[in-house]
Amino acid sequence: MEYKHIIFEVSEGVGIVTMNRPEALNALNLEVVAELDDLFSRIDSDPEVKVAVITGAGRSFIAGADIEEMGRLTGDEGREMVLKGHHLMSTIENNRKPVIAAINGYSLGGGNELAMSCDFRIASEKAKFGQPEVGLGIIPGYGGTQRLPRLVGKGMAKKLILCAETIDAQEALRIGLVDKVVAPEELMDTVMGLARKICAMAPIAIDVAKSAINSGLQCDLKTGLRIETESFYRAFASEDRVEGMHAFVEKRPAKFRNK
Ligand code: CO8
Repeated sequence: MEYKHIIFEVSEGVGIVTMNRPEALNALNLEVVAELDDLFSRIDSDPEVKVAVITGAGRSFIAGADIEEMGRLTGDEGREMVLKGHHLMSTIENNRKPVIAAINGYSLGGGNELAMSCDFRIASEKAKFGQPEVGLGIIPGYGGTQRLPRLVGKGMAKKLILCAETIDAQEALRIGLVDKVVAPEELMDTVMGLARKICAMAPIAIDVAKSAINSGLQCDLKTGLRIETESFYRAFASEDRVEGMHAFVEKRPAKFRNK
């Protein structure tokens, strides 16, 4: 698939996805949702990519779903759009590669929902966050009613969604919506530093650990511990486990398989 609204480059194992509709503050229209879904499916199986980063060109990360486009849809088409959005968010959330959101500016509506599907959220001091949907007569439809309360708690999620409140990066950090806030000029260096740290680890262990955490959060502790046992076994049975432990004993850096 050719990408019209996103740029993709790979640098030393890190796949960098740049939202590139700055004229619309990187709003998510149906075309870009399809492009992102295609790209994140590719990233999932691309041996060259160990970690993915998503950021926005210009002054916005993603200012939500494209309101102009949504305004032209019928109710049924709106439902279809929600399902497509859910598919994309799940392709990101369940991706075998960790995904870091480098939030450079507006993270609103569907944009904030996309950020919440990522494994890490690092924000610039200039970033702004919110779920403004109720002011448009809709509700968050790309997972926000579900992922936001799981991330920041029921009360705070209701405050953000029902009051359509926009908050700054420091407040987002305080409530646990983002993991770190840095100066705008330090954003990409910080994100790349985190990405490289993960790149140095055993890919199978990263994949299995991420999936165990995500799956375990959907169920009770007993079931979660069963998931951990099976996940642990997958990592323990791998060549990377043998290499990682031999490298430690031999006091040398481990050479993990690139997949
Ligand atoms: N959709 C389409 N265009 C947008 C969007 C958007 N979400 N956001 C900004 N733009 C466009 C503006 O229309 C403007 O275009 P133009 O230059 O042609 O007039 C350009 O981007 C620049 O924007 P502004 O001039 O408004 O810039 P400001 O700095 O004055 O304001 C804001 C920046 C505050 C971010 C403002 O643009 C804004 O409020 N944008 C809308 C934010 C919003 O409400 N987002 C939520 C959308 S709803 C949603 O995401 C639902 C997700 C689930 C979908 C379910 C599917 C059915």
